[in-house]
Amino acid sequence: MNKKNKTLGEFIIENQAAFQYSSGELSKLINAIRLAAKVVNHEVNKAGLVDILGTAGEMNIQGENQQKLDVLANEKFIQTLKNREIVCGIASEEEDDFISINSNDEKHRNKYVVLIDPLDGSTNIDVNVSVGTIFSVYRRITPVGTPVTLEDFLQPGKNQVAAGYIIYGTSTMLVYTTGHGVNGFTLNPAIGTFYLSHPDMQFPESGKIYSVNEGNYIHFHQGVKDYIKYCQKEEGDRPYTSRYIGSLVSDFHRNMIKGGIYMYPKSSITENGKLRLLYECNPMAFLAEQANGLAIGGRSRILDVKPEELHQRIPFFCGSRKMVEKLQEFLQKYQ
Ligand code: AHM
Ligand code: MG
Repeated sequence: MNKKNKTLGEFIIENQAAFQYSSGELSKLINAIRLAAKVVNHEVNKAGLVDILGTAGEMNIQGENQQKLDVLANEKFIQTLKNREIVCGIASEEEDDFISINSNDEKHRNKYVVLIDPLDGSTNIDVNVSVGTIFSVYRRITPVGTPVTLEDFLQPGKNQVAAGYIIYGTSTMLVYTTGHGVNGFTLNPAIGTFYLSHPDMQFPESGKIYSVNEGNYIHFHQGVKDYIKYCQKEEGDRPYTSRYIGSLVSDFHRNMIKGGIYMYPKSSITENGKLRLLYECNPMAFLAEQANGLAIGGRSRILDVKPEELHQRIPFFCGSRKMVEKLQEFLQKYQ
């Protein structure tokens, strides 16, 4: 079959067969995420109608309560994963604490925990700009059949067994890895099916795009300031192009396809930057490394960081290998 005619469902089944001892649990989990993605996509597409049907906190014409989209996306993902009885725990950027899904029933003794940012970049919704969902999957550390603990969620990113994102853009895509490269699937909205459109995605070795909120420039560390000046200098293949959507998933996706670097540094006003290690940086770092890119948190590899709390923030630099290495040279000058 032509690779590009393959559906996500077919791809999942094929790849499960490739893991000889796989129980199929991870495949079912990816399937549940695929389903939730379609539901949230439907809601995101209706976002512009909120003005017609009512805003958050108001009743719409059907008498239903309108919800903010990030709250709704959170509920949809959690509900779908819970209903399918496919994970033992969920942590979400939208929830203060993790959720334990515990059952003594033998068939509910699942081994995976999911961490999720249900709608990243949600401030962009009001202005019709792409947003995304980010997910990350770990095998639990504590024994199967017992309630999950914080320890199951606070694992270094290198322990991830799967990670990915859904981008609600000009078309909707699901991009994910299970540690064997990165594949992207585009939703055909007419029939509700994801097709393999971007097999084996790879960051170009280098690129010409840098993505950072330059409004914060004055507050950045000197190493980052110098690197930005380097990007802007007329020399060799520079100056680079500046592109910043303010939606991590979209900035990452574009940079992976075209070649580029994304930066959210710490600053004199945000000690650890803005992005969350568990819900944003770890999954994106896993994808980046699987796509021949790099992701660092200042000094070292993001995937090696041992998390200390669920909502921990960390500086984040990620993208084409050579660009991240160059940035690292600048950062090291001031260490
Ligand atoms: P959110 O989780 O509250 O949506 O924030 C994360 C988003 C990222 O998608 C984006 O890259 C960044 O925040 C933009 O932040 P800023 O507006 O400070 O540049
Ligand atoms: Mg977020």
